[in-house]
Amino acid sequence: MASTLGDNFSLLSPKQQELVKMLLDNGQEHVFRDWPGPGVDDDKKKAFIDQVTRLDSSYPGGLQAYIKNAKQLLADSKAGKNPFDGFTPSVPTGETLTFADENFIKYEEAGVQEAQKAAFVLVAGGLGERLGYSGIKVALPVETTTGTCFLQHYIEYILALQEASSQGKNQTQIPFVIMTSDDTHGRTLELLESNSYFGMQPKQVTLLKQEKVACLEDNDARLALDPQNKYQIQTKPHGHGDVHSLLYSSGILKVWNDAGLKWVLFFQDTNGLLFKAIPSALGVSATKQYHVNSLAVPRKAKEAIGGITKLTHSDGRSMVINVEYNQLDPLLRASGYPDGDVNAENGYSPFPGNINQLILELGPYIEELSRTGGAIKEFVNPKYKDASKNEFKSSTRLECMMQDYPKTLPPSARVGFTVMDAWLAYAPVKNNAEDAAKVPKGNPYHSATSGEMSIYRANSRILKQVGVQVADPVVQVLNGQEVEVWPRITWKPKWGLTYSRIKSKVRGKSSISQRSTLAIKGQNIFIENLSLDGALIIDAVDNAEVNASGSVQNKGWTLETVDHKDSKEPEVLRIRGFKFNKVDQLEAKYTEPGKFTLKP
Ligand code: UGB
Repeated sequence: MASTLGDNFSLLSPKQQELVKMLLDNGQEHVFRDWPGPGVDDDKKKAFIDQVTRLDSSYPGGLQAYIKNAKQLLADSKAGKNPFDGFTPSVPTGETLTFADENFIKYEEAGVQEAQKAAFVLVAGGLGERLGYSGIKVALPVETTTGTCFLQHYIEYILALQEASSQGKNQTQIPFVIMTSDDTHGRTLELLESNSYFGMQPKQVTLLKQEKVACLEDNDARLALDPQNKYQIQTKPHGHGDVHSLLYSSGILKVWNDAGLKWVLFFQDTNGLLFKAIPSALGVSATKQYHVNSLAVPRKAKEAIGGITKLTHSDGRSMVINVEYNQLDPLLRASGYPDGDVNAENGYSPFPGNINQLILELGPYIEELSRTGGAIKEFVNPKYKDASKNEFKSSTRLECMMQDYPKTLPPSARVGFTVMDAWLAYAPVKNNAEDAAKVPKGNPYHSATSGEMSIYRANSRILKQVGVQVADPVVQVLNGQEVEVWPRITWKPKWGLTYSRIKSKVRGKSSISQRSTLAIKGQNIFIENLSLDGALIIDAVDNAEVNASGSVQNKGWTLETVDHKDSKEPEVLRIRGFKFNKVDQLEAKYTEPGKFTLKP
């Protein structure tokens, strides 16, 4: 050892010496190869050891376990081993909900009741490379009618659930965890702090930062050094699966358990429709006593969302699990479906699409994590130089996904899923304008354009369902994508948390024309015999009851196209391909408690 490190070894504390010894025992001599003697670069050497210490403490089982797992996964990858070997895929059965029917309403009410025993976890450590937006994704507006960003939207929904769930009794504060990374942490914290946590108590919110993992340069899992700095190990993100080990090691799960909480709900950074599906899905979990409940939507073949699949092993084991979008086609082809990932007669893949919204029951979750330490089944995806698979084009690393959590569960675990319509539950913002324009016709774009238009479509369809005459959409091409443009209807979560609540706030015969904008910013706003053709913004404090009726007609807000390459326009508008020109509007503001009538 002394020969590898020379006299440098004596610079280290006993703990650091242990770590170095571990590295040497695990085939990592090369990282110390060119170290000069003491007195030269000592600060850099110290920084190197600090980095190794961090990498060691942030991985379940430490760096030694990481290197061991990497060797095994790299050997399997080289041998072309299929992770699904021995498993046959089939279409699983789960709970399918139809918006607004009796069953849906029953589940929604059950879910709202249950929400006071829930904690929410947002995974927001990803850079969103496919979108290519320069900021953090949770700061993007869900829609540009009100400009509400994703983080505000999520927080307001959680607060609305908190209030509805406690029904005037002592309000429990629903905990909210955000997993960040070095790429997103500072900007997420700043967004929260500069907006007073969007109304949440700061102590309700916990930020847990995931660390990156070490890169590997070859099949022997030798750690890759930064070519510019031999005292630094290259690192890359480990994936959203880190959320489980972070929650476990932070001790927060135990705090929740002691406080009597029962559910942990995981969700992703940019799905503006998600919370329309949360109450009913939580109701399903509670009613069916699911340990794991994944939310799913009908999936178009080859759509970039994983497929929920039943895998049955020849040895009798079986599990219901997400098969990631890039693995589904080869798995199907290898198991008797020669056409692979294709649509069935109804125009959808028979495998429901995973939208990566998981509801876990806290008790069994803690039990499982105590057994695994939060480690999730990983995978590796090296890009080889040639068919010999001996060298990589660039360094690789192990990755893990949060939806792989059920892979280690015993067969007795109750793992289910809930399917809802995509128009109601799923509108992520993942693809940049150019890639979205190339999406095969009929498949969802998953862009900022489609994300915003999906909000208007869902709100319009919901109001139609409760009896408002909402005009049909027009089809328009924005940023090269053909989308339906519905009236721009938005509301605050506390106004429209569930179908029954929305229904109770709409009375008589109302109508909204296609070119209209309606923003409902208040809890007790009632729409009664209102005819809207133009723009109407109603903003009211919670204890102001406003009855909006009569005929509102004005020039409204017009939708103007924006070219995604037009650098004069702000980035948030360029990525969606349109902006609103606020020509005329009726804006009614109620700042005092009382009963009011808005009747122009
Ligand atoms: N994320 C992290 O917090 N940390 C990380 O290291 C990486 C990501 P993407 P992708 O629902 O549409 C997922 O990149 O590849 C966060 C599912 O795996 O958007 O599209 C990140 O901030 C897939 O099964 O994921 O795939 C974001 O919030 C499918 O269901 C989230 O993790 C798909 O999402 C997802 O990151 C989907």
